[in-house]
Amino acid sequence: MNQEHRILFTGTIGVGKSTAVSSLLGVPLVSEAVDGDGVPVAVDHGDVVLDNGDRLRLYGTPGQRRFEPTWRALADGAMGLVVLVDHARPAPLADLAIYLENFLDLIARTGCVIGVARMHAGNEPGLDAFADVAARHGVVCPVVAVDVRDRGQVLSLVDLLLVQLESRGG
Ligand SMILES: Nc1nc2c(ncn2[C@@H]2O[C@H](COP(=O)(O)OP(=O)(O)OP(=O)(O)O)[C@@H](O)[C@H]2O)c(=O)[nH]1
Ligand SMILES: [Mg+2]
Repeated sequence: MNQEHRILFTGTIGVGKSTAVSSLLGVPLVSEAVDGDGVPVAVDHGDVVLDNGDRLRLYGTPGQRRFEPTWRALADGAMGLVVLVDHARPAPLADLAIYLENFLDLIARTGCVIGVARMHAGNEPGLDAFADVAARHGVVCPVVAVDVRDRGQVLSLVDLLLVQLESRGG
């Protein structure tokens, strides 16, 4: 039977959450109102059916910290998390730590994949350093470089997540 996976994209402002979701959709985004402590905010949302017939329901968190209540509302319904890290920011390892800490419950309950955007060969910190930060938070998950504008790369990222969800029997 075909499955439905509700997947949440998170990460710092401008990292490429909206771009990643729209790359998967292949069309511009539809915004949907989600209640964050009584305040409706627009979140990225779209559905895509994979070649195998499974449906992905994609959501992106609003970037700004003042929307943290919205993050929790989105996390409650999610079945897996994609953390996007912007390698071009001043402290990408610290950024990753913040997002892992905010979503530890979701990660423990489902699964996680870390995509490092705007990273080029030889850039420091390397992918190992991001994996170390995750391990220090008790999170063992794939860490890959990704260009969110490339549908194939975003699909690969999501595949790494789906493999984990399947191995958990979800
Ligand atoms: N050059 C380059 N541009 C990138 C890369 N990743 C993302 N971008 C660009 O960065 C921008 C990201 O914008 P959004 O997708 O709106 O980012 P967002 O995370 O949704 O931002 P907020 O919703 O404001 O938090 C887009 O214009 C992307 O094309 C990358 O690896 N290289
Ligand atoms: Mg966005």
